[in-house]
Amino acid sequence: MLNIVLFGPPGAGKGTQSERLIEKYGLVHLSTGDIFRANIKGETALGTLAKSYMDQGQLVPDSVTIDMLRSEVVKHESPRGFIFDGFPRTNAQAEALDTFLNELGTGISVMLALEVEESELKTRLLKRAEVSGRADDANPEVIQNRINVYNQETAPVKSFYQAQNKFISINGIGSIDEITNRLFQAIDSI
Ligand code: B4P
Repeated sequence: MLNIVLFGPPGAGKGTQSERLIEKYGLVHLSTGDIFRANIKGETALGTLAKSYMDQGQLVPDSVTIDMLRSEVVKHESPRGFIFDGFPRTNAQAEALDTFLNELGTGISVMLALEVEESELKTRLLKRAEVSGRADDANPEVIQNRINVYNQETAPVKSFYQAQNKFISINGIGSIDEITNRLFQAIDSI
């Protein structure tokens, strides 16, 4: 199986590039952000809980996120592989994912980390706010908080995959097509 962690700060292009990767490699796309937003729209208990964190730019608690992700993975019988988009975001999530995939007889093939500087992230998210209707995109203070949380809690997850020799850094600045090609090259090299 080809199991990819697509990693990067908020607004780095994870969701955008995931669409291209699933098409080319026939993978199942699991975006924890999308799953939370679907629950918010459906007014489920999970959605209500997730919204209280997401609107502040905070991470949804690990226990909730890990259980949710696990239940999504097992829904798919004999997939070619998964793109984990926005997961793991903490070391605890990364450890849980390894344990869980090991139980299924598989593991992470590679982490592809989109690198984009902070000023560009803010520009992209504020631009998306004009069309997304996402409360977490519209408020500069919430965006700053998301970036701070990324730097403090999520960026350290890189080391987890570096230690396993599964880390590839990708320049996330450029046109969407250019970045897609960088990702294709990286995947085809593993
Ligand atoms: P996510 O939904 O993952 O949102 P995101 O980090 O903003 O990235 P997204 O994938 O949507 O944006 P993209 O970079 O593609 O998370 C939202 C929230 O959910 C989190 O803050 C957290 O509260 C919660 N959450 C999710 N997962 C969690 C977890 N595992 N644990 C705990 N909490 C969790 O694109 C951004 C914009 O840039 C788009 O408008 C796009 O068009 C544009 N863009 C993309 N590529 C570009 C390029 N090359 N040039 C110019 N613009 C570009």
